[in-house]
Amino acid sequence: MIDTERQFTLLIVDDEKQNRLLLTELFQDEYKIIQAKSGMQALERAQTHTPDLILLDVLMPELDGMTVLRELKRNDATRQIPVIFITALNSPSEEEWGLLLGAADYITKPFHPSIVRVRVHNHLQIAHQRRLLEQIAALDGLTGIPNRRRFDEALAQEWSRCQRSGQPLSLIIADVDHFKRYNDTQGHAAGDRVLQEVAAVLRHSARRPGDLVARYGGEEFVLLLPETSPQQARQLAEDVRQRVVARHIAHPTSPSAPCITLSLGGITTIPGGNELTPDFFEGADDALYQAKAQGRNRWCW
Ligand code: GH3
Ligand code: MG
Ligand code: MG
Ligand code: MG
Repeated sequence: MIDTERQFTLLIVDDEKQNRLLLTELFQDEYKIIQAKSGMQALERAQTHTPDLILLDVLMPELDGMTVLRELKRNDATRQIPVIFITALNSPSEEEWGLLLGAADYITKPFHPSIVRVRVHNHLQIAHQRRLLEQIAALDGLTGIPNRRRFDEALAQEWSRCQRSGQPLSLIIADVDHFKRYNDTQGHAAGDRVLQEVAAVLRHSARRPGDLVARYGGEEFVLLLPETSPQQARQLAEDVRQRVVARHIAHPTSPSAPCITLSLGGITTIPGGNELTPDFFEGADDALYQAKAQGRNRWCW
């Protein structure tokens, strides 16, 4: 799930063909190169290709490099891309201004190719490390699936998306039945393995693009299902329930079944014009409570 090794892409922006060629030659053996010959083209290519780093000329007709950088920083999709200015403007005040705008680095022409290469390499590494940390911070350490923080973000995003599209959004909360007793009798390490297995079952069940399975906390998991009707979501809840039972993980002290089971609570709504409020999550939580009260190893809606 975490990307480690891949080829980086550089966007080289300069209005002069000769400069673009020079930089392309310098980097083409190591990186994938995209070029732009104007500020407008740079913004468009940054948006469509999301390069890993941008080498940006400052003096260009129409849209200059400083304006391009400001625009890149305004846009969520491009804000994080490191930008290195390569420019003939070599006064300290111009360099200061470029760095204040958020450039990762500032290199003046004429440049030493080897220095440019090392600086680009270093900034690519820093950006890569930051992306890895962001990915790790969104995952649950025990099960490797997204954590509650990632779920909260996704819920807000999917709510807005379904608001725009007029599509239904479904949420299922799944909770392991009598898990405290399992831990108490089988040990905490065995409990951890159960959580890992349940996470694997959930991940294999909800696999449509856009589906998100996360560990909400403790022995509670959530399935966020955009553009999913109540019928489809109920079917998924039933699949999950059956798959966990089919694992036959013995739970000798459970009052409700001889093996590990899940109770699930679901809710479906069409966000429409409504703000996202705690009601949505609480609706699924209430349904989960009913599933527990009705005897566990079942889903309620
Ligand atoms: P119910 O059927 O009503 O859900 O009962 P329950 O025992 O599952 O619910 P309860 O909330 O009383 O207990 C949850 C247990 O989950 C308690 C806690 O020790 C255990 N637990 C939470 N997180 C972890 C974890 O990371 N590893 C392990 N092994 N156990 C955990
Ligand atoms: Mg120029
Ligand atoms: Mg619980
Ligand atoms: Mg439980």
